Amino acid sequence: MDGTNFNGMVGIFKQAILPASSVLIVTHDFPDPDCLAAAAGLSHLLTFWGVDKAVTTYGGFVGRAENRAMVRLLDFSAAPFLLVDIKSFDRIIVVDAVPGGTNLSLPEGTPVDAVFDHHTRFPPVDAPYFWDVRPDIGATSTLVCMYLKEARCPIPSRLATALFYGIKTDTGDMGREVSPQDKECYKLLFDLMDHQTLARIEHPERDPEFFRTLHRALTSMIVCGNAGHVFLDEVNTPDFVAEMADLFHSLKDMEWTLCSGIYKDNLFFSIRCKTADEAGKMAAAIGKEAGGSGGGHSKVGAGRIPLKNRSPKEVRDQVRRNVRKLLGVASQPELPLLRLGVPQLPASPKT
Ligand SMILES: [Mn+2]
Repeated sequence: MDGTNFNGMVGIFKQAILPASSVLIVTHDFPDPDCLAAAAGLSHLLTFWGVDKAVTTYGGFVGRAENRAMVRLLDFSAAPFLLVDIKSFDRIIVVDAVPGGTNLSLPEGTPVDAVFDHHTRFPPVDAPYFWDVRPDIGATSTLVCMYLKEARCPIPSRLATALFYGIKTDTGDMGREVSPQDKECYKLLFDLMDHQTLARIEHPERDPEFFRTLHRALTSMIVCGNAGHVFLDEVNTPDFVAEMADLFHSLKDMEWTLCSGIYKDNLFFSIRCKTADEAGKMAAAIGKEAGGSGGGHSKVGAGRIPLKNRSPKEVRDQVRRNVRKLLGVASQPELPLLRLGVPQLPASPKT
């Protein structure tokens, strides 16, 4: 599907879902602002169309301080996936993911009715459900905003704030993979949203664990040529992995940044690149080689590797070796970040 055609899609989606009195909206596990906002937008549209009950659900939890502030300040509600009886819903919609992905708690083979996503992996061309997967669009929030616009559904300020933040975060402040639709929605939402609330979301209070994780990140980072690897060891939310990847990727002269951490017998990893357009491909290769999975966009990728009786350090080292090879820096020395650029002391004079 190309990124420009929305005419008619809303009608086809409406036909695929209605009539229904209850709809379950499933996002990927450990949700980010884009999928949370897209789910809220679809829920709003379904309510506008007369659906009695539209429930958002996901596996895992919201970890990042900004995202927790978003959920709290915008009053989002969601049901933990474990507590949801999927059979009790008339329809199921998957948002910001595709069925069968490892980042989705929905059991493989569960019949779904619609899918909205913007990732490049496996658009479900022959899928037996309504799908709108547009890899050329920067955020699923954009896709949902276009549907709301096309359906002439009013967007309240709280939802506009969420959708704006979803687009903002998924496009890196409109700095990567931006389509004309992303810009159009950004402008539309800018006039509808609550800017003070957004400022409070973007500058949240943080708990001490954030700073302990930051400390581990700082002391663990190894630089090898133009690539850096941060290892967080055990994290209390996989969100820290993406968050620290973003932060440490601002290091001067780094082309690639890999961050990994352990959560519940899985090594979660995030990868970033500055000029290359292969982060998603790299994440897929890293995941596959170590017995897990990965994917993403041109500048941002992520994945998950089950430890399967291996020690966290064993998997971390396997990933690190493989990444050095994939990035062509295997022959370069590894240096701790904290030793980078430290002036060498002159050798003490012989006495
Ligand atoms: Mn997204």
